[in-house]
Amino acid sequence: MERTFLMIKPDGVQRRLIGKILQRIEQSGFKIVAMKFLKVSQEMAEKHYEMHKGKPFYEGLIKYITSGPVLAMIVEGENAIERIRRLVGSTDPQKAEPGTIRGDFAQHIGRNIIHASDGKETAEKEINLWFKKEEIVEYGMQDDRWIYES
Ligand code: IDP
Ligand code: MG
Repeated sequence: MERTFLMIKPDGVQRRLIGKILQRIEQSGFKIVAMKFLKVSQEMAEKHYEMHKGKPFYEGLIKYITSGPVLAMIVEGENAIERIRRLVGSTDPQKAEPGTIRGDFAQHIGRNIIHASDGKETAEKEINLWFKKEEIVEYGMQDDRWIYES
């Protein structure tokens, strides 16, 4: 089982897409193990997007992500990192396939409604940045044996 970090960005919240996005995550059998609704501080935004510092879109990105509340979560499942990235779709919604979250709900790269960790290292880093150990809930799902073969 793998864990990944996912965040519904301020535009996803403002456009009342939380329910629809969560449905897509839940329906294939992923399990949410941590969740928080918060307004992102400047400091947190800068840490989260540290790798983009200096890029032309950086300032706008920080403004965007701190502009309203976000829903941050940790999702668990088989190959969760790669599968959630595929569910989310390409960074640029213009290039995102129909059926993906960005492909179905967004138009512009600067308003792409959702974030997901892009690899093992990033997932671990982002999970640790956004959540304390005690905020992660360990539990089983009653339908686990119907979702996974063993
Ligand atoms: P990702 O979110 O798909 O991992 P990254 O390349 O890591 O994409 O970029 C982080 C975020 O920065 C994007 O999701 C998007 O919000 C924003 N971003 C990336 N490139 C551009 C751009 O060219 N213009 C405006 N915003 C951008
Ligand atoms: Mg990224």
